Amino acid sequence: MQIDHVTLHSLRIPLVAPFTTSFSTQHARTVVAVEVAAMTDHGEITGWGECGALAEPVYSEEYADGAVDVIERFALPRLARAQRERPLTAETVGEHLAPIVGHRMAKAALESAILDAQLKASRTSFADYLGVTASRVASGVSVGIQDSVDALLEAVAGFVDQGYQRIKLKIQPGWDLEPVRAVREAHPDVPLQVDANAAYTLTDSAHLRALDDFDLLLIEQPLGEADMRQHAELARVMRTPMCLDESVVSAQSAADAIAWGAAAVINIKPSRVGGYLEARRIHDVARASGIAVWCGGMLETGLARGANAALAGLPGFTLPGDISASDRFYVRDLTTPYVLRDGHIDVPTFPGLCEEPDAEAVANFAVASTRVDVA
Ligand code: NPG
Repeated sequence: MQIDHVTLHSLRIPLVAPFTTSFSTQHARTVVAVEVAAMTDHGEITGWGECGALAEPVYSEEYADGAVDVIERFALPRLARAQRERPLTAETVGEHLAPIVGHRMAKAALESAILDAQLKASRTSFADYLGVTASRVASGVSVGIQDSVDALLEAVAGFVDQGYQRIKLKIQPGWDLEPVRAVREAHPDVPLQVDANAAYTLTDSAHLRALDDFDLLLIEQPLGEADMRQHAELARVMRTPMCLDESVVSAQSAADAIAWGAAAVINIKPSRVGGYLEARRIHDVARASGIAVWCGGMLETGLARGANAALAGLPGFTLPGDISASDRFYVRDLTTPYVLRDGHIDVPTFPGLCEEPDAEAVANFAVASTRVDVA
């Protein structure tokens, strides 16, 4: 394909309730939606991709306005040069952008939009592209830090009633053993896991070990992004399986984490690792090593939620993902909302990665928009 132009839509979409993690409280999701207008063998096609970066660089070093900048000033000029040589394919985007260090969420958004256009042009669903035959995936939900244990118990009971297949509790120093114990006592059989978003250090080992009493599926990213060796040390003294999120940014770092014993489980977030193609490679590396994976989330809108569900249909995704229904986060999504049915989310069958977003919703939530000519 030949990209003609790209529009970067900066959106701010209110959340149904504030979402608190160890690093921030979000009241709205800032999303950069990438709209690629391209000429393909099948005519003019528009593809869409979503950037996982938050408004501030608090989950990783990326942030939404930075992603717009890097896409506009550095990524698109490279793709423009590349497509003067030969037609662009989604599979070569990663190579063209490799000289740009980091900025994986920005790259992922662009690759997703191009892959969406490519698959729409060939009338292929993302599931078919991946070779996924599952028609639905188990849905888990992530529960933020609450003001009180009572409020947490109420929130968890609501999600359990809705049918979510697994509950993930956000933890941080001062909000860990007591809330986790309370949820475990109230729901002795619910599949339960915790996520610290890098809020602890290795000196907290003895404290974290007390979580072993609660029959957790896993503990996710207790230590810093760069603390691969420390995670391996912590894993040796805990019975709860160690899961990495922030630390795994590529298939290479996944292989390192596995080799060093730093990860018994890996959270694969397509945006964090530079896109769905690298996400699939991480799945393949983990599966070959007998390491379970599950699909993480960045509060995706309908531009990426269905693609996450398709990815999670690959056979190595043996644990429920953070792929909840759209109404977990949004009153109004950008596309047809994803719904929970019997604790599952359907794997989409439409061509491409996502439905075309509702133009009115995009206009409603837009705070800025940048058009970049690429031809
Ligand atoms: O369901 O999309 C979702 C949210 C899952 O908890 C979730 N994401 O660190 O995994 C995480 C976490 C997160 C929350 C990341 C807020 C970034 C911001």
